[in-house]
Amino acid sequence: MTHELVSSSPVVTSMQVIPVAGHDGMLLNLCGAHAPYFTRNLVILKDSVGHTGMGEVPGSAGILRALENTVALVVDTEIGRYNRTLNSIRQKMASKNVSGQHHQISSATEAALLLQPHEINLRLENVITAVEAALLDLLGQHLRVPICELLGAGKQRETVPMLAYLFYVGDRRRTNLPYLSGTGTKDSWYHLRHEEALSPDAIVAQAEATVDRYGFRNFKLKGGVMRGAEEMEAVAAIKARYPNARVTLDPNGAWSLNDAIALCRGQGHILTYAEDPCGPENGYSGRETMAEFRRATGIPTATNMVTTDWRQMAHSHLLNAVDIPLADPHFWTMQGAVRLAQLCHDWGLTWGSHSNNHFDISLAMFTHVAAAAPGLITAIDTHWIWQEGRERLTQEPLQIVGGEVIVPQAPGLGLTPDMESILAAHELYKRVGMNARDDALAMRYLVPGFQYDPKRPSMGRN
Ligand code: GKR
Ligand code: MG
Repeated sequence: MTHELVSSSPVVTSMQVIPVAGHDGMLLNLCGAHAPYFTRNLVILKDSVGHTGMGEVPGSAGILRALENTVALVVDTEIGRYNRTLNSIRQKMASKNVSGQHHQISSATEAALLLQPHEINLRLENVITAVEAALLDLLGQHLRVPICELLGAGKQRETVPMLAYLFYVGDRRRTNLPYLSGTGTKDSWYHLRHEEALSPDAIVAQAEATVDRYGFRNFKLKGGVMRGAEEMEAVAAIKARYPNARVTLDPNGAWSLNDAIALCRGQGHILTYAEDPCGPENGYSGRETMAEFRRATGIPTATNMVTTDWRQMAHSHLLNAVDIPLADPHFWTMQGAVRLAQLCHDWGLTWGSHSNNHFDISLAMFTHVAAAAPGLITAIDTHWIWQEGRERLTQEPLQIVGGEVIVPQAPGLGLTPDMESILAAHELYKRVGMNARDDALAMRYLVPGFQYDPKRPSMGRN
């Protein structure tokens, strides 16, 4: 007698794609200044047993359109066969760009020097990740396990270290843009995150406020804004204030190789590692210049710009260019980021993650991926501190305490959506968020006529 085994798991009954917006401060970077709003795309799935699954990825019209075009591939599929669903999306994307428009979101190429750093990681993997996160959220709820148990070799740690992501901040009062203010709050971080910060002292004050509020022990300063020497002074000031901290600086590849070496050589006692200190120049790839930087300074390197996919990872490894690949699940996928973390562990590298402005769904996605990353990891980036306490899309966002997030025990992502807040963020998107991010616009209030130049800091140009 033969037995036919029929397996089944809940089926996806609906997929919503919801673009949302949140408020932002006048954070400075190589591209200029953040606008008063940032956007993200959400995927919300329902299944046949009444569970809701969520995913969050960067905002962009291309990603939004691509996600909308995947709905028919996701609805009516079984959550237990989520890889089959993701593969069908990959296949469709390979045969036809699901954004409906060629090159709407393309893979990073270093030839595209004018691509802004925040655009480098916009790609079709974002589409996969949004659906992947929501499907894993459903599967975790079905199996009653947190997502980290379903990734790689399962949960590897109870808490995930995060870093304080500090920024130079422009004076919003010099614009007529609708930036929020932090007046009326007693918490120093909630106040300071809206205030101008252009000096080492102001950056140390930010660091102190984030330590008071979140207990961080690791810091990253976004560079590419002031002259390199001034940014190194700010890093030295953070290190002087917190001698046991790991401190890094990320000028997004703005410095020439020679300048990067001159600025960082002999500074290993303050700069624990250097994130994208240099990039492509004079016919050499960013991986080649980073390898030279590393040899010349002995300072470990991290990147979210030149090792952004498996092919770049192979070149990077052959060149010994990067110690810390910042494999953000939003563009490596959750499974891909964990696979890279496992490889880092086996090959003696250190895994970390990059971030862009995000909401609390992404905070949980980062947390589960980092929870499944084996061995020593670098404290991961998060922009959440610039949002926290003001805007959320879930009922109880994960908390950063002692510089760490406790990995949730609840099934799936461990979150409950707050539909009222999601709809409010969607309304905000409809009012303000239809255009692509352009950091040059806000910067022109501070630097008239400002144009992005990948090899010149945005403010310290003289
Ligand atoms: O938020 O301004 C920013 C950052 O510069 C972001 O866009 C980068 O993608 O954080 C990122 C990085 O590490 O390069
Ligand atoms: Mg970076």
